[in-house]
Order: sequence, then structure tokens, then C-alpha cells
Amino acid sequence: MQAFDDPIYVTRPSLPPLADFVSGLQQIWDSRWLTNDGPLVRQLEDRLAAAQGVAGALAFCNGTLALQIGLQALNLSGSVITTPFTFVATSHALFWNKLQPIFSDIDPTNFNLDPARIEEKITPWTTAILAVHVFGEPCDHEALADIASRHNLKLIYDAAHAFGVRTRGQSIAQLGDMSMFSFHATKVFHTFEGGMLAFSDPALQRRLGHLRNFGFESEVEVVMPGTNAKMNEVQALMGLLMLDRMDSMIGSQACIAQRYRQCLQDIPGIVCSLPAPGTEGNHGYFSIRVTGDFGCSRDDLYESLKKFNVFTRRYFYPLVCDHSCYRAVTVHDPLPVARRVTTEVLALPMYPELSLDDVQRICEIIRHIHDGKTDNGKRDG
Ligand code: T4K
Repeated sequence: MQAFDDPIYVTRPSLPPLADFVSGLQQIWDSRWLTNDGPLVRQLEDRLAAAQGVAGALAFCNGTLALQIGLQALNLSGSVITTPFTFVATSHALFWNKLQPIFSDIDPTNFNLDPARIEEKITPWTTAILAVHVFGEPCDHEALADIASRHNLKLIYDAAHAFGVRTRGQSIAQLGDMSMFSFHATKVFHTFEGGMLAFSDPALQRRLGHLRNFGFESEVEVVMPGTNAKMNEVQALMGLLMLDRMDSMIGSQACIAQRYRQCLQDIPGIVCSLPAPGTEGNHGYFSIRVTGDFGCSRDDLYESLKKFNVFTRRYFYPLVCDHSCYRAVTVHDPLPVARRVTTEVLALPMYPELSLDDVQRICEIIRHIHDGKTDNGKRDG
């Protein structure tokens, strides 16, 4: 089995035609308005709010700071129930707000917080649930919203992976008190680096705006010690150009996901994730679980694929609570599902320009690795 000549990475940013970007840059050059609530940022925010059907959409320099500021704007204190199966930024945003993460186990079907494991962890100090739509797959919102409302908790979504996702006919941005979207280069929709907060309470707009811009109310009045988390005009230009490409990018990724499912379906031990009914996904990630029947571990497969020039990622390994910086946090839940899933999940290459032939070849390589580790290979050889 031949390796790819050039490396195939887990993702590759999609880009608009350079000429379109250069002509947008010309506008920025002409106006000399580079940042600080510029016209392109405002235009992007208006389009994002309209497209997502939310009262407010504010753009930020990156998703991590957006989430940090969103939590701060909600005036939370004490502890927040969250998932250990996520990118570290989810918990870091709690840390920067002096909020204690309470790690709760996940659902094995969608890798999101398992609502059934949350209530037992609620104490008088709990003020919120911070859930993640992992790989863009919607959380069980009805169950989470029910728990949040019965216990008077805020419900915040780290929707870093979920831009453009719809669930039961509704934009995912409309769920909960607030959602954060990442516009990092590795995401379906990106602004080089960037992020967005979507929220339904218009009263939050002013406070978030202050926190994003040093706390300035006017030229001479600072009303809170805010930070600098503004998106600049070049980022917004990229966003506006990428918005026009969203449908076609999602369409290509849907075809890639379908091809992966076709080609992997009969490889023992490979379990493909399936979107929940009623979900219109963005197909930003394609994850598989590597289980006992495959013939080798997920880590062995990850290493073997590198020899074929295929660079997958073990999102999310280790669990957040197992990183050295969180070891001091007491974890009461043994997290049996998350502990298993973190050793099984592998994110395969996924980006709009990945050809279906290359997808097929990646699957053949996976089959070849399986055959080499099991009786299949011995019989053939
Ligand atoms: N919450 C969740 C659940 C998140 O997943 C994230 C970010 C956040 C919050 C925070 O949002 P941001 O503050 O980032 O907006 C990547 C991304 O850096 C990170 O944004 C993302 N999640 C995370 C899941 O993935 P790495 O360390 O895996 O990225 P890196 O640099 O290894 O890139 C992956 C592959 O992509 C590379 O092997 C090659 C390719 N690549 C990458 C970049 C940056 C390119 O081809 N071109 C590029 O410019 O974290």
C-alpha cells in the first residue's frame, strides 16, 4: 500500500479566491479603518445575527476570549458543570473567571455531556452548565434546558465546532443563554482567528461590548476593567468572503462524510459517528471510534497512518481533567464513558478540498492496517 506523496492533515483551511481578498484589502487600505468596531466587523456581525436568527452576535479576536468574556458577562460564581471531553479552552475560560469546573460524564453516542449525570453534581454553589456541541453534534438541549431551569442555572454552549449547524429546524445559536463559536483557521467557517458570541438577551450586548473593548463607554469614561478582544477588519473581510462560500463548503464536506461512511462500514472495529435525526450538520469533523475488533488500538492506528503520510488527530485526548494543570481539581465522577471514549476516538482528515478519491484511499489504508493486524492479513499473506 503506497503512502501519499504529500501529507494529508486532519484539516486544511478553505480560502476564498485571492483576488477577492485583495480587492477587499484595497477597501481597507482606502478607508484606513483597521480595527475598533470598523465597518466590516459591523457588517459581519449583522449578517451573522440575521443568518443565525439571534438578537445579538458579537465578533471577537478568537473563540477562547469570546467564551471567557461571555462567562464574565453572565456574572457567574462558584462552580460550573462541564465536560472533560473537549478542547482545553473550554475549561480555561472557566479558570480565567475563577470558576471551579465540575467534570461530568458524557453520552457515548454523541460525546456530549450526559444530562442524566448532571443533577447529582448540583450544589448550592453551582451557577451554570457549560456544555460543548462536540464535533458540531448538538447536545440534548431539551434535557439540559430542563435541568438548568429547574435549578436556576445559566446554560452556556461552547459551540466552537458548530457554526452553521441546525437542529430540528432551528439554528444551534438560538439554544441556551449564550453560545460561543470559534472562527479559527481549522474550522468550517473561519476568519484566520476569530470567534463569536450569540445570545438572546439584548441587555447583554452593552456589557459584552464593554468587556471586549477595555470597558469604554465613551471617549472619557471606562465603566469596567474590560480587556481587548476585538476582531479587526482583515479578519472580518475574510469572514464576509467565507460566508458566501458556506453552503458549498458544507455540501462538499457532507459528500466526504458520506464517502467515509460507505468505505469504512464493513471494517471490523471501526465505528463511524452518525448525526442525530433532525440535525443539519456542518460536517466540520469526521470522527471514528476504534474498538477492540479492529486488531490494534486507536493510538496504534494513529501512528500507523502517519507512515502513510496521513496525520489524524486524537481529539480529545487526554481528557481535560487529566492535563497537569487541572490535576489539582477534584473529580468526583469516575467518568467511565469519557475515559473509554478518549482512548477510542480519532478525527480523520476533513476539509472541503479533500478529494473523494483521497477519502477512499485513506479508508483503504485503514483497511490495510486492520488486515495487517488480524487474521485477514495472515490469510492473504
Ligand atoms: N472550544 C472548543 C471545543 C474548541 O475546539 C476550541 C478550539 C476552542 C474552544 C477555542 O477556540 P479558538 O480560541 O481556537 O477560536 C486546533 C485549533 O487551534 C483550535 O481552534 C481547535 N479548537 C482545536 C480543536 O484544534 P490544534 O492544536 O489541533 O491545531 P493545529 O495547529 O495542530 O492544526 C491542526 C491541523 O490543521 C494541522 O495539522 C495542519 C492544519 N492547519 C492548521 C492551521 C492552524 C493548516 O493546514 N493551516 C493552519 O493555518 O488546535
